[in-house]
Amino acid sequence: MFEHILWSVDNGVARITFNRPSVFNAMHDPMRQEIVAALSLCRSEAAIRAVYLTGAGRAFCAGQDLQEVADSNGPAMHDILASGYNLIVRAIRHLEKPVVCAVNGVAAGAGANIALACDITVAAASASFTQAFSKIGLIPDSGGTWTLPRLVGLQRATALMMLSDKISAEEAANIGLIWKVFPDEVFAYESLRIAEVLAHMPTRALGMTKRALNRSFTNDFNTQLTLEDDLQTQAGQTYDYREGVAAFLEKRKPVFKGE
Ligand code: T3D
Repeated sequence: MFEHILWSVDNGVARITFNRPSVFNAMHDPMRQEIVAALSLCRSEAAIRAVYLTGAGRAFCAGQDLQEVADSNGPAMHDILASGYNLIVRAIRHLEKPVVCAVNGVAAGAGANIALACDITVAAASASFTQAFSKIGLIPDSGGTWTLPRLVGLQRATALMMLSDKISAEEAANIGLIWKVFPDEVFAYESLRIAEVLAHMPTRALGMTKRALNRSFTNDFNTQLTLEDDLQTQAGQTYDYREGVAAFLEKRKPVFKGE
């Protein structure tokens, strides 16, 4: 079905694995288009209730494939962003299902910022992050100039972007760039478990939580309270809300359907 990514759906989780390990999963146009198509399937398939994003081999993703841009017949810069990275990070942020990113190795440039656009980003202890863009004369893209200062504050974001230092997974967790670090030996199991747990939770409430969080950066407090009222009214009409309350009162485990 896809050539440059691996794709599978199991137990409510869609797994997308960047799969160009010989170039550290650097992205060229065909790969970007496959990721966009996979994320579109994640949106349209009701059986998919969480997404798990990771990389094959030693790296998570080295960002833009620099061979592609060195080629004089390669795509124009604007197209790489407008028809590639921007579509990917928009699809992640607008997907009303949780996206877990499992950073298994180095995440550089657009690869780092795609990881940071996800809802819950975890990393293996041996993984690392570098903005990388400044080292080749570019500015951070894939939403990085928006996401990074919100995650770690202006000073840290500026230093990370201007210096492009490679930071460890542990440091990334310490400064709030990512959620957690797992030892390499248990990383694959523990990171996938997060997605599996989320896939069995009330999907619509999680999706609306994401919508409220997306809006919180631009809304003022009163507008956000009105949005919460509106979304909570919708959440209160779901099957999963009725199930959650009934299960609590009956002292049993809830069985959520994502409806
Ligand atoms: O037009 C535009 O460019 C717009 C879009 C911009 C978006 C961006 O993402 S810009 C940023 C692009 N990415 C980079 O600049 C990162 C370049 N790579 C690195 O700095 C390093 O490779 C890493 C820090 C990621 C990893 O370092 P290290 O020492 O662990 O591995 P390595 O030996 O450098 O790389 C391993 C292989 O992957 C190597 O191939 P080889 O020599 O074994 O055949 C290397 O050439 C290849 N590789 C790594 N990154 C890229 C790549 N090949 C193509 N493109 C890459 N980005």
